[in-house]
Amino acid sequence: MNIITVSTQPFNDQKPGTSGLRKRVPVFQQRNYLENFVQSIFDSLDGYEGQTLVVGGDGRYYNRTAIQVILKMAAANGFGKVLVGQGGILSTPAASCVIRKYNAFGGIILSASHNPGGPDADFGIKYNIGNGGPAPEKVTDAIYDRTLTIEGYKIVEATDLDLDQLGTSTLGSMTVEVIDSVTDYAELMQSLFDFEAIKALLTSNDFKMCMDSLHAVTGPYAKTILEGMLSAPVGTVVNGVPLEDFGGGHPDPNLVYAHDLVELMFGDNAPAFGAASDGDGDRNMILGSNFFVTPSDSLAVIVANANLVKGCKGGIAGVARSMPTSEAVDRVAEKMGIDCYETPTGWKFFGNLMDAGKVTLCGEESFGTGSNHVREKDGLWAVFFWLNILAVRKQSVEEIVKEHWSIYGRNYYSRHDYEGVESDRADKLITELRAKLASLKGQKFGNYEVDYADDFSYTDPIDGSISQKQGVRIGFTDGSRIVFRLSGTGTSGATLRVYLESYEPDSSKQNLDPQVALGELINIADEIAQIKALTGFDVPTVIT
Ligand code: VG1
Ligand code: CO
Repeated sequence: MNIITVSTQPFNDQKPGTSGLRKRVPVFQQRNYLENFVQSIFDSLDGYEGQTLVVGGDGRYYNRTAIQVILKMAAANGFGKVLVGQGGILSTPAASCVIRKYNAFGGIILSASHNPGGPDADFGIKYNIGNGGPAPEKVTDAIYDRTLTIEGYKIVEATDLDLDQLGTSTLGSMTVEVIDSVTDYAELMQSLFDFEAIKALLTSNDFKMCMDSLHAVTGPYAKTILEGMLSAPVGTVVNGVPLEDFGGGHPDPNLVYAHDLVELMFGDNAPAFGAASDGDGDRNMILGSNFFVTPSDSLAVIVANANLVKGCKGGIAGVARSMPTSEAVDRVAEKMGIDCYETPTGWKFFGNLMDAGKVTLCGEESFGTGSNHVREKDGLWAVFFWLNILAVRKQSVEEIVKEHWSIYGRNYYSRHDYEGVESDRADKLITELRAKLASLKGQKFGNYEVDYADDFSYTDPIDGSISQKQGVRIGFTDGSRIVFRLSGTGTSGATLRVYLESYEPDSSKQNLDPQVALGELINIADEIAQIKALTGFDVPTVIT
């Protein structure tokens, strides 16, 4: 088989963001655009010759086309073997699981996660290293540097492979094995949770659940595990067939985009438990009957109840959360006497802590929770964790969360997103905010006094690498916080995220609507950052 080198010219916009390179499909369809990025990944790696690469994606538009290109380029660049999910499907946590299980050199995951899919919507690509986790910044920086100087890429001349038939074939001197997308992941879940107890719960007459896969990648996983292995009634999983455009929706499991599930769970005769996951299967939303669990609370409850779950029987080494995530988990960690790490946004910062055995459970406010079973956040894992807790405690979701608040206090929490802000305006807002930071300490805003104001900087405790400018934090003397940062996953304009948090230890005051409880802080955020004036938006586009 012929290996050819195609000459190319650099693109100047291939800098990976919070989670890989995300662009509109037409951008990826430009001649050599995908190829340049893939070759830049390979050129930044050492010692992969003859090794195994894992490839799969969330099934969105362009997934199959991209995979064919990646297979031919992997063969031309000297990989020994590629494991690819059937039909090109691998959820992000399943890809992480497969990389680890088969000691692969790394993996390429095709996804733009919760962003919409389709010919005019979004596509994405990211590289995961041998521990199964997203490449750390030193690797993504090297990839980006390479994209700026690349002059050619290698590819074999071959016809497309059949991705739908399980089994092994060859491409040049490389082996391609099409693997079942679900099996390895399902086995891992079975090893972590008490499937018998969950099965008893799911088949009892007075328990109903709804899993909304939002036409995205978790459909086949949820059906096989929930409706198959765990005998939940057929129909428990809805929107369970991955579609290239996710049925035209945003595959984002939050109160805004998972509206059908929210309506069901807040309607009459609501099921006891509801859950949803995102495009690539790494996010989760947890709902009880008429009750929403914020992701930050979900992490705290999971940590507090970890002893009930087989996979955590060895104990919890420590926990971690991204900086904007609420401090609810910090309170649990403190009581348990374990370390709690605060990292920048994005899962790539948890990997080192997990590899070093310092962290067992971790999470982000953006509907992401996970453990050291893989090196990605894992939507269905969180669902099984909650089911396992429910099966053991035999209480409702609401009872469990409210009991948690009565013990640890409640961290009122909300995130306000301003999507599609003009980039210049968003940059100006952050620049002016940064300029103010030094003078904020000690200033009073209504009932609140600024305790500290800074731009979050993180030094990785394992390898000493430093990540600066990871979000502006303004802390108040009563423990409340406002955090501002710009999204690193969007594909057009800028998205401003404003994170608001306050702490309420008094049980009699824990039942307010968070927007009410945080009302004064919301106004202070606008006063300090001049959000309305500088963005031109009167209200956020999404509130979670
Ligand atoms: C967002 C979330 C972040 C998450 C990232 C990737 O990033 O805030 O917590 O890790 O998405 O998640 P940003 O930079 O837009 O705020 V996923 O499910 O899109 O892979
Ligand atoms: Co995702």
